[in-house]
Amino acid sequence: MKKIKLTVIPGDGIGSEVMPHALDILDVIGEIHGGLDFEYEHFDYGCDYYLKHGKMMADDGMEHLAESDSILLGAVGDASKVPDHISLWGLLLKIRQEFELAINVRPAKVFRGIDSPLSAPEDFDLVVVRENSEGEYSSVGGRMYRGDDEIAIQNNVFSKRATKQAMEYAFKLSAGRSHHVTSATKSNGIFHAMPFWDEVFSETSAQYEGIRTSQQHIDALAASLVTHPQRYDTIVASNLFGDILTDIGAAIMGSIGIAPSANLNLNDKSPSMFEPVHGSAPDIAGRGIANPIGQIWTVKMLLDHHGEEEMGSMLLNTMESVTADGILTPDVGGGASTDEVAGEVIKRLKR
Ligand code: GGG
Repeated sequence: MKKIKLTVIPGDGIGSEVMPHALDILDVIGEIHGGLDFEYEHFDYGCDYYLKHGKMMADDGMEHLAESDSILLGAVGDASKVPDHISLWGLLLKIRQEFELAINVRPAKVFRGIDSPLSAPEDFDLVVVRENSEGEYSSVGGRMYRGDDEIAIQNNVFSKRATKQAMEYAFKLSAGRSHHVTSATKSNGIFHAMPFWDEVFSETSAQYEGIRTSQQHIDALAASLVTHPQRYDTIVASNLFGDILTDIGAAIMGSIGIAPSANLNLNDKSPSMFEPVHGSAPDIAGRGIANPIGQIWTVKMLLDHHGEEEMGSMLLNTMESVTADGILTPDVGGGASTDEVAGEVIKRLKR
């Protein structure tokens, strides 16, 4: 029996509404597979934990997480309780950076039964590889003076190692797709980091014959992704640009509630982490209408990561059969609840 040990952090808002369904689905997948067993350890880290303990996670939290094979995360943040930069840096970004989860893979595609509000063609199938450990998400800098003289200085950090690693991952991924990598740059405006990014991209592309490349400034790329989404196959982007592009990718699909992501450690030193792209959505939390597809899709990515691609494909096909039959939450134009959509996925998996 193959055992996969998971740490589970539902987190804030709708995170705790969608996570139980992901775990139920993992259990069903384990039963169908017959030789796969998931063991869970649950952690209540998040903004409520912060209100009780003054921190987003326990002091020994990282040690516990390190003992697992992978981490499943729901959502982090509730600005009514904790300032967003404190909650994100105390949990989500802490895990990404301390475990060197330097690659963030975020797919987006037309999902059967879900209308793309931007009328993306059926063959829209994008993956964004986002450098996930540094770049614009840096705590280097500071604030000086008070009042009208106040200054904030924010330094971005781009190392050759992490930049090249993200680019190499994108090229390898693209080799199994449409052989086209687009680099998101802004070297006309960002004086040091982005010319460096472009140089590393040229150097990396020279190693991968047969893969076409394009480079686009982030502003033009964002606009073109909206107007011509089918032009893109694999995009490699810095931490911030990747975050923005993947929200656009999710919008092209029809809702940020659908989009998944995998935070990967390529050194096998620490567990990788799987989380939906969406946040805690306080506006709909507690109403039972959160879209569970994004979190369930993370289960597919987790299965793929652990070498269970067949199970992963079965899950994705089942999810799409549910949406294709119009069983949809309100964010994608339906009237079904979170429980109804997830329950239907489970029912069909068991058939
Ligand atoms: N699903 C995890 C979550 O809550 N993400 C919210 C967020 O703001 N993420 C920022 C990021 O991915 O960098």
